[in-house]
Amino acid sequence: MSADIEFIPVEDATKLATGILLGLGLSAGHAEAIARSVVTAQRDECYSHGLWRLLGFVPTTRKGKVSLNAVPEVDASAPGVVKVDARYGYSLLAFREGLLHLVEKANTLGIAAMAINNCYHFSALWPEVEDIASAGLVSLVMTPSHSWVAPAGGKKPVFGTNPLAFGWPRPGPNPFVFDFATSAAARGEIELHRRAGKTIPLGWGIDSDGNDTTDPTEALKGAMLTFGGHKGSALSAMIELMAGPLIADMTSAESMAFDDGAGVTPCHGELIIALDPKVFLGGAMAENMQRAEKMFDAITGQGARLPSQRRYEARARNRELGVPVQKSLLVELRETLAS
Ligand code: NDP
Ligand code: PYC
Repeated sequence: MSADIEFIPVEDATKLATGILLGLGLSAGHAEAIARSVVTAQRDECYSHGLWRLLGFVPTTRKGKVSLNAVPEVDASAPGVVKVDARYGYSLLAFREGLLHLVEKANTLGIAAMAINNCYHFSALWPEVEDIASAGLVSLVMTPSHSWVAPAGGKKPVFGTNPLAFGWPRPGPNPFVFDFATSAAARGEIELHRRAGKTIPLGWGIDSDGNDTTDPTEALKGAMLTFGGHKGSALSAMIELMAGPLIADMTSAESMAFDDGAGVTPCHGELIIALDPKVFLGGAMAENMQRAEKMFDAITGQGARLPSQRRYEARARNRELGVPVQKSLLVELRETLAS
């Protein structure tokens, strides 16, 4: 383990995060929901959406665009659809407020969707699919961001980094989960490379003239690239449509225009789809879920790993050790808390 890392108890990390957020004027509900997300990400060693994100809250909250005390408005009147208007606050509290309605509808109908509208969104999606999996449901979650990513074959940004997450409940505490940006890497990962003075791999971005670059600053100014060429590009377009026009919210390009140069966290919608295997399978549930387990065994049985396995291993390790935080980041966070 690097000498640059300090381990702090989850309670201390949560207190630090909550203290910073309350100090910036966020309401208790938002501060708790955000602190849980960034501390969980840091604990699981998903650093691009961990405690580092708190530093970005300082300029974002001072721009006056985000509502710091927005009370999400839940409309659960349609049979299979929950609509949550985040009212220009952060997305995480809106997700928490709508979740029980989503689960209840999926339990009744077999499938239900939740649209979160008008939310500022900065977080990883896997904590949300894990929450849904812990209710025994399969889920798909997606959201746009800001138009930073060029479509395959083009050089000008159109798409957001548009993450897609999937969760499948399994026996035991760890569901099958994947969660990835449809860009070659999350923008947060490129920003972390820039902070660390590291180059980025070829294929992550191009400079403003459309040339390949390994310089994170140039890629952030130019355009990011999709993962898997045309395949990531098509998935990214799907996310723009499903979590944009389909739910009457902004595409990444519209969200960027709405930002109007402020440079704050993207504001847009999020779509969450939940399916209840019990309703699909009835009495054949155990047998079919067991068939899924056979597929997982066929993957791990040959030495390949499941997505989230690294994360679950980090979680298990850090249960003993605490939350790993880069010492320089800890100094910055403590200064932010004190300021
Ligand atoms: P990664 O490329 O780091 O990981 C993507 C997924 O692939 C993870 O589930 C990971 O599991 C899995 N994985 C990685 N390597 C392997 C492997 N060798 N075999 C099997 N599975 C593997 O993620 P990204 O950089 O694309 O995204 C990081 C985060 O950024 C996500 O949580 C995403 O939600 C977030 N994000 C949020 C945005 C927003 O607008 N809110 C925008 C873009 C991204 P493991 O973790 O175990 O390695
Ligand atoms: O890392 O790409 C990213 C990102 C965008 C919005 C939040 N995270």
